[in-house]
Amino acid sequence: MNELFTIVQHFHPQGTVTDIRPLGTGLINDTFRVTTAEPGAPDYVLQRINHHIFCDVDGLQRNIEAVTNHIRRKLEAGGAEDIDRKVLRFLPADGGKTYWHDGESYWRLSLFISRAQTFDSVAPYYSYNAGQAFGRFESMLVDLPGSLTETIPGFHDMELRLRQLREAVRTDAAGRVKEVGRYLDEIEQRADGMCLAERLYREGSLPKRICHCDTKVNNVLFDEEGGALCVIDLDTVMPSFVFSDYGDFLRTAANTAAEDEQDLGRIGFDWDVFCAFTQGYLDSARAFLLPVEIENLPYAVALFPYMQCVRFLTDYLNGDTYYKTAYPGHNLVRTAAQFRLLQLVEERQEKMRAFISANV
Ligand code: GN1
Ligand code: MG
Repeated sequence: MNELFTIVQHFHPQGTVTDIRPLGTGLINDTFRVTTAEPGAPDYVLQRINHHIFCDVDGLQRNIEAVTNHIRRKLEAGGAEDIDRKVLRFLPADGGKTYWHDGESYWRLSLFISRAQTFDSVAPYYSYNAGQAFGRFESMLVDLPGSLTETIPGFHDMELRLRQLREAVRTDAAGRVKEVGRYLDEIEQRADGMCLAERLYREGSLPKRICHCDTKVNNVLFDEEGGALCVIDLDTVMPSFVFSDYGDFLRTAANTAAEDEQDLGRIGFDWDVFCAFTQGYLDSARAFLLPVEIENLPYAVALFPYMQCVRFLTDYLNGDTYYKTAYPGHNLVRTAAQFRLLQLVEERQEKMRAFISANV
């Protein structure tokens, strides 16, 4: 822990640091809350960036700076108040970059947004606000000059994720392929349909935009009244299809259970959350969305449980090398839970289509 105190000092925080303790439940980075003594000094969030997954930390932080500065300027131009609660602010470290390399790990420090809350599941009212927040996030970035790095190349490329799964099956590094035949069949049956986005992109009819690409419900900060304050966890902000942001939020928020629920009977699809989120998203994004993007939103709701099922299963077959796991078989439990959710979404495709056409 002393080591963490030393690292924080490279960012020259205001006030005296009195406490540093783990924060949140992310599966990739290690996150800590940094508390300062003085009432006037802010608290901070310290993160160790997982550079085995995000290999180009410099490019990643340049993306985040470009995005947060752009949003900050827009908020300022629009006369917004309390801007440090609406967009993340990263501190420069010694050397001038917004990260510090201690020879082994990469670290970054941002302002802690106080009086904010995160949730692993939300009521419809919150979902409407979150939908609006993600639509606004994308719309503020439609005119971002220059291009962003793909911090994980092909991150939401379904064709790539399937190739990675097939490779894991071929290698069978952990000797687990024999246990998962049922999931492999279910996945292969749907593979063609699920790669629709890549086909539309190749034909030139579907654009990539700057998306958040990890819109899990716990990556939105809400204020005390349930308003969406700020979108966090910006490592994966990159060019992608809008399906990423729309689909991944519903994957987590509309699921009535956790993404790793063991009792499949508890997994449900919350229709009211779907409706509220969709309305919020369309209210702030309909001005820039193309018909092909709107028409395929129901596909996006299925795509993300499917993709996550493929990714968790791939990691299971590879011997659990990517996601943090809490117990043996955790990635297989996650696979089963995502597959169950996918089935529930598939049953509701027509109903979703009707709701979206009535609300555009
Ligand atoms: C990871 O970092 P975290 O826990 O918010 C993952 C997402 C997955 C998610 C599944 C870089 O997100 O893509 O959807 O776990 N992030 C990365 O819970 O792989
Ligand atoms: Mg997160």
